Formats: sequence, C-alpha cells, structure tokens
Amino acid sequence: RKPGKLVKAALEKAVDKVTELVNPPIPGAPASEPPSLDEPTDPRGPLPPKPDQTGPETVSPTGAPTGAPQVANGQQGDFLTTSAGARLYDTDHSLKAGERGPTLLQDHHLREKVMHFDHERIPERVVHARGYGAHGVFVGYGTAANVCMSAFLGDGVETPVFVRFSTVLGSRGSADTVRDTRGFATKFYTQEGNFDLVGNNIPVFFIQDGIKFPDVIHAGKPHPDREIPQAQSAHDTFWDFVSTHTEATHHVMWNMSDRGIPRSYRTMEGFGVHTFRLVNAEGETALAKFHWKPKLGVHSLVWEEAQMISGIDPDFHRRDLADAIESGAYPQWELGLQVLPDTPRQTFEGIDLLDPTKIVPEELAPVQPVGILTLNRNPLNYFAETEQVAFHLGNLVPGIDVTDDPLLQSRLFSYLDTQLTRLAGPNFNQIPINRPHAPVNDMLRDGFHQHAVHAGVAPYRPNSLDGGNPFEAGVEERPFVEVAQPLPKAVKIRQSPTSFADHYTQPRLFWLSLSPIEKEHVVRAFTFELGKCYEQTIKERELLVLANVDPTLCAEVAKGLGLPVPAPTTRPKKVTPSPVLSQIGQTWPTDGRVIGIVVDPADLDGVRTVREVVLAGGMVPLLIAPTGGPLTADGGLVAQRTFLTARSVEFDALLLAGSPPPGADAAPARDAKAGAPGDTVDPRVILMIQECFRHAKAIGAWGNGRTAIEVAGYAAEPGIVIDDDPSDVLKAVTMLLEAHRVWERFPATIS
Ligand code: HDD
Repeated sequence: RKPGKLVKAALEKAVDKVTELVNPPIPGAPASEPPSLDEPTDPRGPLPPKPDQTGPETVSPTGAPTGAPQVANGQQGDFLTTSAGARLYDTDHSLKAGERGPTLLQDHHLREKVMHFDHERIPERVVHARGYGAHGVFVGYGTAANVCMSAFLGDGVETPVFVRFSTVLGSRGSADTVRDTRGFATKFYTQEGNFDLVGNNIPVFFIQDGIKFPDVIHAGKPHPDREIPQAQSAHDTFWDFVSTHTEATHHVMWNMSDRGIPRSYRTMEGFGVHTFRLVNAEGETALAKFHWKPKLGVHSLVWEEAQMISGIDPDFHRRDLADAIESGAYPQWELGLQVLPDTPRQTFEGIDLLDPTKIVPEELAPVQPVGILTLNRNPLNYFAETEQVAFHLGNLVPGIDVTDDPLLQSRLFSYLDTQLTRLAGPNFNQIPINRPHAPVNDMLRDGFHQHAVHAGVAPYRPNSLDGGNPFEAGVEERPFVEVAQPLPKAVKIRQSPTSFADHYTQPRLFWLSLSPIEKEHVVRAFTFELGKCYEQTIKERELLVLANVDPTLCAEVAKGLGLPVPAPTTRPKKVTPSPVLSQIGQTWPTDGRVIGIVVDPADLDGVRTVREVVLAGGMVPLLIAPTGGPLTADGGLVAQRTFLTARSVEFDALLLAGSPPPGADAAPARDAKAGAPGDTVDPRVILMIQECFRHAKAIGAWGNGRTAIEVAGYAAEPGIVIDDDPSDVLKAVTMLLEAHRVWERFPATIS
C-alpha cells in the first residue's frame, strides 16, 4: 500500500528530526536540504547532453550482429543503471543514516558495486599468465589439399582467428622482455569448428612426458619461500631441474640463444612443436609439424637492452603489437608444414617424431607454405578477449589429428581442466571470444555461467521426443573422425622408448648452426644465468651438460664462471648444421621499425624530410627534443619524446639531425641540441648514442649532428653513417636496419 498523505508528512518530519539528531548542524556550514520522499529528481541538476558515442553494431564472434550497439569510445547507454537495469541517480555517495552517519546495509547499489569490484580478477593462468592478443584472418593457399582435408586450408578460404602471445613464467603483471619461451596460440574459427594451434616460439620442449610438467614449472616459477625471482630462469631451482633433466638441454639452448629475447611478437617464429597427423580426402595420413614464419623475419633484442626495457617499458611487446595494428602495419606470418611419411615407427631420418625435444631440420624436410595469417584488429577489451580466451589442443577439425607424443597426450587433459578453475566452470566455450563460428548443437547442459537457454526436453540420444535431434553426422557431413591408428602390441608401462634417450645431439646441432656472434650470445646467457645461481653443484652439473653438447661452449661458460672444465661423459655424434636456425645473415623488410630522430631546431627542414621518408617507408619516426611541445609554429612537427622521456631502447636506429656544418652554404646560426663544434653535447644524447652503439644499432647523422657522434668517439666505427644529405643518411641507415643489427661492430671471438 502507498503511504497516505498523513503518513508521508509524519515520515518527513521523523526524517527531519533524526537527521538533526544524527547530524547536528556544523557551525558555519551551509544548511543542507533534508532528503525528500517525493519523486527523486537528479540531485546533480540537468546533465549536459551526451555526445553520440555509439559505433557500429557489435558483431558476435560468430559474425552475427548481437543487436547491442558497440561503444566505440566510451561506455554504453544514456543512464547509469544497476546490473538489474534500474536507473541510478547517484553513484558517488553511499546511502547513510544522515550525512555523517553510518552506512546502511540496505544500500544495494553500494553492495553490488563493491561486490562486483571485489571479484573483478580471475585466477591468472598457471603458466603463460602474461599475454597479449589480436584478431586477424587466415587465408588458405589450397596447397595442403594433397595431405590435409581441412576446409580452412582450402584455396582462398578466409578464416577469422584470434592469436594470443605470451611469456611462460611471469605473472600477469611481469615484464614482456624477460628471457623466456614465448607462447604463440592461435584459435581458428573455422567453418568446421574451432581449431586451436597452441604453440611456442621455440620448436622443442623441456620435457618428453607431460607428467613432468608440474615439476618443470615448479622449478621455473619463483622460489616458494620468498616468491622471487619474478619471470626469470636465472635462479637455482630452474637450473637444478634442467641440469638433472638432460632432456631439457635442447630447449634450454634455444632459451639461452637470441630466441629467448624476441625484438617483437611480430618478429618471432611459431611452432606447433609436436608432430600431428594429417588426413586427406582419400583418408591417407601423413605426419606433420606446423611452423609460423614471420614476414618481417626473426629478430631479437640484445640482453642488456631486454633488461633495460623491463624497467623502462615493461609493456614493450604488447605496445609494439597494438601500435603496429592500430597504424595499419598488420603483421603477417605464413603457415607452413613439414610433411613427413606416416610410417609404423613414426620416425624420420632417425629422428623420433613422437619426441617433443627433437626438431626435423628444414634442410631434410622443407617447410611448405599452406596459408597466411594477418593480424589486423586489436581487442576492444583486454579482459573479455585476451584474458578469457581459452585454447585447447583437443579443438581439432577434420583433417588434423593428434599423435601419441606423451607430452601432447597430457596436454589434451590439462587445457580443459585448467579452465574449470580459471574461468569458473565448464561453460567457457560460451564466452564470446571462445564461441565457435560454426553452429553449435551440443548436449552439454546447465553448469556455472550457463548462457544458453536450451529449448526441448530431450538432451540425450537417441530420443523420440525432440524429433530425434540432433543427429550424428555421416561421413559426407564431414564429422571429425579420429584416425584409426593401429597400436603396437604393448604392455602397460611407465617408461619412455630408448629413442628418447639422446639428449645432446640436437642441442649440438643447434649450437653448430649458429653464427659466431649468436654463439657468443649463448655463452653470455649461460654465464649470466648460472652466475646468478648460488649452489656450486648446480653450476658444475650444468657445465657437465654443456661439455656433452660442445667443448667450446662448455669451456667459454666455465671461463666466465671461473670453474674448471669437466670432461664429457658421452661421445658426440656427428651432426650436419642447419643454417636456417641462424637469425643472422639475411635482409628483411623494415616495416614498423622505430627510428629515433634527435631534432635540431636549426634544421627542421631536414627533420621534416626524413620524417616523411621514414613514414613513407612504413617505419615509425620518433622525434626527440630537449623539451616537449610543437617544434614548428604551425604545429606540423611535434616533439614526441624529450631528453628526459626518450631512452635508446625504444628505437631500432638513431638519427641525429643537424644544420649544415660551418663553412657550408647558407649555414644558419645554430641552437644545438645534439651538439655543434664548441657546444657541450647534452649527456643524455651521448647516452643514447652509447647505448645504440653497444646494442649494435645503426646510427646516422647529418650536418652538425655529427658532432655528438664525434664527442661519443664513434665516428669511424662500423654502422655509423655521416653525410650532409639527410635523405642519403636515412637510406644508408635503412639498409643497415634490413640486416637488423650492425654485428661487424663487435667481431665475435668464438668461431
Ligand atoms: Fe601449455 C597454456 C604452449 C606444454 C598445460 N601452453 C599454454 C599456452 C601456450 C602453451 C602457448 C597459453 C595459451 C593461452 O594463451 O591461453 N604448452 C605449450 C606448448 C607446450 C606446452 C607449446 C609443449 C609443447 N602445457 C604443456 C604441458 C601441460 C601444459 C605438457 C600440462 C600437462 N599450458 C598448460 C595449461 C595452460 C597452458 C596449464 C595454462 C592456461 C591454459 O592452459 O589455458 O593447461
């Protein structure tokens, strides 16, 4: 019943009285109005008209419009509401017994708002917690048809994808550029259901059997007592594990190489790691390994640079990917297959294809391109998409099946199981980012976070009540059919095949395939990481592992650690190096590379020209000046970094602008930034030059810009370009950048 007029008046009076008792007026404070029991009016007064923020209609992951307008740049709708849709007139004050009184339990909005906030975080992934994703499209070439019947590999077939890159060991808030393996997980929303290729940027794994996964991860994660170090393998438990599990040696070699510190997600290779079984339309099978080859080439940071970035810009890799996509420099990878005969032994050239610590050298089985991936859209919401995406190796489509690789087999359990905790229940495939684009007609019902409203009464088969639906697909409807793989006569046993026992030949193959400078990096990485261990026995044990890989590697690391060189315990097998494993020695496109330009206000014409050429070349110019703000009166040139905010690790090459040197025609008076003869060069510019130099980056200067290089003492060094014409300088620097770094600057001492 509504309160009558008299009751209402009495209530208002009571409120007045109570308010006065609870909140005695503060002397000097303006008198406040008691709350009214009439229709609430907006206490903030009339609101300004809302800008039109609605973008195009949202599209569900299945491609169908959801009906909800997508908010391009802000929040949705006109009025703030509760989650039940009631409009709210105030979200800034809790409901209290008077202005200074206690908060009332009755305040549903307060409780709902804080309750929801309290539960905003979900458990981070137990591994690969830190990651970054992007949407894209995969286009098949049709070249795989003779070995694989999957529809998404068909000629010109376009399949939407979502890719999540990650580090393995660090927590969600850790730095991007730590030394670690990178995850490269791709969800293909194919017409035949989702296919998830959950790989890494390293083609082998630490262990051969998934039962050891908890052990290797416990060893790699921070020590359980102090929970340090974060996102690092440079600590005792990691090296304790890998030195006692020599099967890890191959993966460790890759981690200690430049592959462990990629320049960008865009410049990483990806690998499916395991051997998969492919089936063609005739039902014939082949074994295969998946490869992602980046169009921009494979490039890495140098270790000091990676460490600096961890502090200066811990989001370096995610920023790089997001910026590139936002600017239209869409990264691309070609998907390739190494196709291998499906023999009863499942080996190739003596390599056990079920052993995930082994590669098949590309020289023995070339990678055949089967399609191209382009990442072209950043997520709208990190949590909804990148955090909630759930990959699983069991998401297979007709044409691709698993093998009996014991690591792969255990993963088939883990990726389903882990989502139960992380995504709080069994309905995670209903989360928009995980929903297949193919029609779903399962008979999975109920459970936490059930979003579907299933019609019908008979979610079982066979049934006569729901018209017998759904039906099982016949062969012509292209169901997923497991390959009827004959099994060898076997007994139940907890044992690996003897073919898994060779732990040194392929690490040695990797080592011998590297160029001298890459070998030197590997030596330094081992020396650094083992140098961070406290236990002498661990270092000695790992040296013994290295002795079995290669005597030079072992001797160099032992020298750095100041320890004796142990004698190997195995005789090395002869290996043929695989040159494709080296990242050095080729040239690559420079798209998306960042060129730092130290501005000289006396030479803005040169800066303008160079900036335009950099942009036209698909690269990113970063103008650096002593202070921020516009550099030209028309605002056409703006300082993007100052000497305070710029640090060399942000760019791939450095240019120093300068007015023509004294004596040149029409030399204007110079207000030097980078230093003219007689000027003092700002020490922060010198530091930038020194760091770029140490990190083997190309450095160029024109006009008086050369002074800073001269002051730094590098004018005659390799990879330093000094010329009077800014465009010529840029051209020469770009050519150096095509080879990624100027390694000639630091001739390697190892051959
Ligand atoms: Fe794993 C996540 C890659 C072995 C158990 N793994 C995860 C991710 C990648 C890989 C890229 C992140 C997926 C994402 O972005 O959401 N994992 C690999 C590769 C392996 C491998 C290439 C070996 C070849 N993993 C492996 C084993 C097990 C797991 C042997 C367990 C027996 N991996 C998991 C997991 C994770 C995971 C615990 C954590 C979050 C998730 O699955 O969804 O289930």
